[in-house]
Amino acid sequence: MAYTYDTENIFAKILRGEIPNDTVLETEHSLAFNDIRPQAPIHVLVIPRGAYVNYDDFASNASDAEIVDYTRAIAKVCEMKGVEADGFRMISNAGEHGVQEVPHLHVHILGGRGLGRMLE
Ligand code: D5M
Repeated sequence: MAYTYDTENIFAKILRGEIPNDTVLETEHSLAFNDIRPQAPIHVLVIPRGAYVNYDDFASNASDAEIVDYTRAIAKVCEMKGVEADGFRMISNAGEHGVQEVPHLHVHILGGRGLGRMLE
């Protein structure tokens, strides 16, 4: 599978308002919504509104304003969901080895339970 930006990806459709989402936060350059297949009591996806396939694409090509907005949107969601006290996990899957399903940058915020050790 090629990981180039596909304007028909599901998150692009959400951004265009073509399919619904369970919105958590909207900012000028970012959108956060609940994951449709939650892996934890709190499972929110945060995406930039711009068409970036993964973090590398975003960090290399987004404007400073987009990067600041996105970074703060992630922090705001953590604050809104109250995960900072007990801890949480942020994941951004990229490409085939990362098992990225949707080719639009997204950070998963997971919390609300002990998540187990991922890396040894
Ligand atoms: O994960 C992609 C994530 O996107 C996966 O956890 C399911 C979620 N998903 C897929 N479609 C939707 C819609 N329509 N709303 C909310 N969440 C959705 P990845 O990191 O690409 O493997």
